Amino acid sequence: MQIKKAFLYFVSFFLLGTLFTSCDKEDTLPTPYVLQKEDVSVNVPDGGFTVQCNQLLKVMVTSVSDEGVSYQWFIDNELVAQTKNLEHMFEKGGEYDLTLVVNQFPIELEYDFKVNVKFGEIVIPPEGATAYITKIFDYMPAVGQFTNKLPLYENGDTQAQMNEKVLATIGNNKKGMITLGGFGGYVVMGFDHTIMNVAGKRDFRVLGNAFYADANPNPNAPEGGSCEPGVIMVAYDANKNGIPDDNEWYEIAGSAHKDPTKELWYSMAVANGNDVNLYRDYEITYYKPESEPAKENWGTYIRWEDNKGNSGYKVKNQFHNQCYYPLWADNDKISFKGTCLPQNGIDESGMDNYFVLYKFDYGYADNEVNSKDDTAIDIDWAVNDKGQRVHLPGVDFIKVYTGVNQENGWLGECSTEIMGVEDLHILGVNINTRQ
Ligand SMILES: [Ca+2]
Ligand SMILES: [Ca+2]
Ligand SMILES: [Ca+2]
Repeated sequence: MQIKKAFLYFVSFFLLGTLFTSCDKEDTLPTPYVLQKEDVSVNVPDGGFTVQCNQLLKVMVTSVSDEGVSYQWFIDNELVAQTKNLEHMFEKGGEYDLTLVVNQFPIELEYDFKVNVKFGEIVIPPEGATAYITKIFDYMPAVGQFTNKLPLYENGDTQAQMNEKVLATIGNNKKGMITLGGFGGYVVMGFDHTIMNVAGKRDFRVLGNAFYADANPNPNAPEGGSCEPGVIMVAYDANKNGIPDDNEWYEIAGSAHKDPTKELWYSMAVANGNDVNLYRDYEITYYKPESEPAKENWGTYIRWEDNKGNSGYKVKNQFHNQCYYPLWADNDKISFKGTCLPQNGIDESGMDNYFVLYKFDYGYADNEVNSKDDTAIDIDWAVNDKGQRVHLPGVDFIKVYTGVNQENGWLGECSTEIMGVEDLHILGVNINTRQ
């Protein structure tokens, strides 16, 4: 159908056109002039479109004719404007597909571009900046055997009071310990300056309590013990309002984000029946228990469901008697979202008495012994939702959430613990990045 109509247009245009062959093209446009692909042009700068986050990208279009012509702009296949020229502000860094569709019924012309959205500023910390956490914006652990204990919840404590307790525990180089509980539990931390992203260097370290097993019954195993990886997110305060806005967050892509099958223990975990998938859109909901159960019901203590069709119970154990559900949370159920990492825990005794939680290669919190280089993070590992590196100039806020959903027998759930954050540049610690 469309081809036939286009042909009729062409024939009528040709007949009209022949009447004006002796005149200039500008003067002789018949109505309607049928656009050819080369009749529309866009001012693409050398090197393509580059724009800073939160600043306007302006794209000018010139066309031989606008007669009966409509314009549509798409970014990553989503319609964003129906104007001839485009003005658009990008809120997130990364590379985007920009498409202009020019319609002159029944003709449709398409022009494709790339836009690179960057952060332009350079960050220099002020004199006297402290290397450690100075603010806690939010803290909500998931269900866990240390939840309500690290830090201690006392009857009536509010969210603000719990945040204060976390700051008093892990802020300002106190090096106490807080738990994030099972999958998804998180803490959001801030600083008195922007942590610089120095090119080619790691920039900060998240302190946890990971350690290696000293008597793994499996003699040929890679490093592991109590490695309970937390996924790290970072935010640059691009709009300078002093708070982490939802669109300012990027995730640090650690080793399993790149390729979980390269973890040294991967085949062991497969053989053990672990779920070794990495889910980028994982979501879990925990249901508050109505009361603390009698011992015979510890195995069905706190019900959970995820968005992959799995469900189960977080169990209570003999070592921790308090409620495992965060008691200052408003609702009787609580949901967490994020990237779920492969299950890294294996019972190496085969008798439920020696669980080893294996170490991911790099890029997570509470996954490596604090003194080692691979607790340190390069801000350049931050990626957007499409997995593209975004090269932030620095980081004002760091969020960590527990990255594995796994129960490990008497050891309990895999739960990330945090003891602090260190700005390596302020401390004068020099660690090269790694690929
Ligand atoms: Ca860096
Ligand atoms: Ca902000
Ligand atoms: Ca831990």
